[in-house]
Amino acid sequence: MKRESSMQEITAVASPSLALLKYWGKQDGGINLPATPSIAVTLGGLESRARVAFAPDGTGDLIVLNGREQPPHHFAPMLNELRQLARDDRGFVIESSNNFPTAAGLASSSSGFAAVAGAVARLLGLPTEPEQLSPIARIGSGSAARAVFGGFTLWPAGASCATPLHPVDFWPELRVVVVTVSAGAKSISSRAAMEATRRSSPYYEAWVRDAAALLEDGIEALASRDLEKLGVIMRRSYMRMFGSMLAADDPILYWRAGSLNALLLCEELRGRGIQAWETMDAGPQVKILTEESSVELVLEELHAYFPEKTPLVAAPGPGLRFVE
Ligand code: 2P0
Repeated sequence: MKRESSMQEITAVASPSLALLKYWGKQDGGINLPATPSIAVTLGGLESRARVAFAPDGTGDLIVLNGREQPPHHFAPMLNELRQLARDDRGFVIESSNNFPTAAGLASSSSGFAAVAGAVARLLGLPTEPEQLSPIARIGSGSAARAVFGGFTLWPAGASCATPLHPVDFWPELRVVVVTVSAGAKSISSRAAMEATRRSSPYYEAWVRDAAALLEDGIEALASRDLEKLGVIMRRSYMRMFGSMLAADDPILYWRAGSLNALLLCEELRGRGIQAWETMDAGPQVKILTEESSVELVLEELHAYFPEKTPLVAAPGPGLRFVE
């Protein structure tokens, strides 16, 4: 549905935030305040692009994602926060698109909300530094608090915003091989799944306690760019997150047969001395952390299991940026 909008237009681009240690569960007392601390890397080459303008007078927000109009309620809390900060009650026309699968467990909401937050803030004349945008983007989607930054980020438990840990060029050899096991949208949104885990999983409290205990070692392993050490901690984080989900009532199962095949392949590669450390999020996709020198080999081995797939290879990427 096309609507005329005012002339001024802003375009912003952001890349998804892949959690190495996971945010899963919300605290009370605010919107999307994390129950667990997370650390993450922003993935270069995968992009959400948001183009925004003011809506015609007297009309509300129109949000179009990948060509499809979205119900405005999901965006309303973040857009209302921006309107309030700017003391401007105009609506927005927002068109956003991703160059990678949407709502499939590739953190498209992190980059999507980061890009929209940035573009709307600039349109309203608000500050657009990542530090200032992080708590606003968080209101749209928790992980967007991290995606406004490039490189490596930390989002402490209960914090209203993420903070940068290391810049984009901190670990130039690091690569993330993304295996899109299934590109369809996920069966249950991460928001609903998080809430169901909190409400019904007998393992939820253990997950939250344990996630806090993993943090220091995770930060240390990342600081020393020790992929093996980081991989072991990453694996604890994602496996324990899924453990808490599997115990929910009804159980939450994002994995598919292909996910398990990719996990087993990583295990086999490590047995042969190749650093290939996987992680997964709210979807069936598998993201494999490795080093540049091993990428070719990892891709070759993956080809045997997934001959019809072409995995994406990402390096640490930049944070929110504007297209002039
Ligand atoms: C993360 N995920 O740390 C975790 C790990 C998925 C698994 O953040 O409800 O879209 O919008 O705050 O950020 C995905 O959930 O959830 C997510 P909301 P979000 O990246």
